[in-house]
Amino acid sequence: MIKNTGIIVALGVIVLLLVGIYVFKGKGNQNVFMTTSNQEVGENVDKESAESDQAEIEMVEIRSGNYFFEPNEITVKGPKITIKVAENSGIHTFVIDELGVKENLKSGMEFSFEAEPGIYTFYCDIGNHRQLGMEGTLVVE
Ligand SMILES: [Cu+2]
Repeated sequence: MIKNTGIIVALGVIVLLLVGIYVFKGKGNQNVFMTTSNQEVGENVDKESAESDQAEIEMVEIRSGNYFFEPNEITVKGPKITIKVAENSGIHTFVIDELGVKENLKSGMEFSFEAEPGIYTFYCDIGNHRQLGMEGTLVVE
């Protein structure tokens, strides 16, 4: 009986050890999982902030001529905005009164300015070009 009791105690100890190892491993795996998911979240945040950094400088191509801007509705992300004049024919300007922007347009030129989010009207201030259609809307997001 003493031998049998010893075997039962030994088996009990082994069972307890196995349960202990199982619980320990389970917790260990949970920790590994949580750590991994935290790292994934961190990487996603890094990617998003990198994308928003790139979006801070946005270039838009326009064309201008008698008597139009193409496109005449522009949506960009601020605060720094760069306009590239892909093509201009005739003598025209790009004016935004609220921002103090006034540029004499030439094919291939680029100009930049900063703007808070909002809706701005741009136009050409030469002669009656604005009335003839050289007017548009700039939406800064
Ligand atoms: Cu004009």
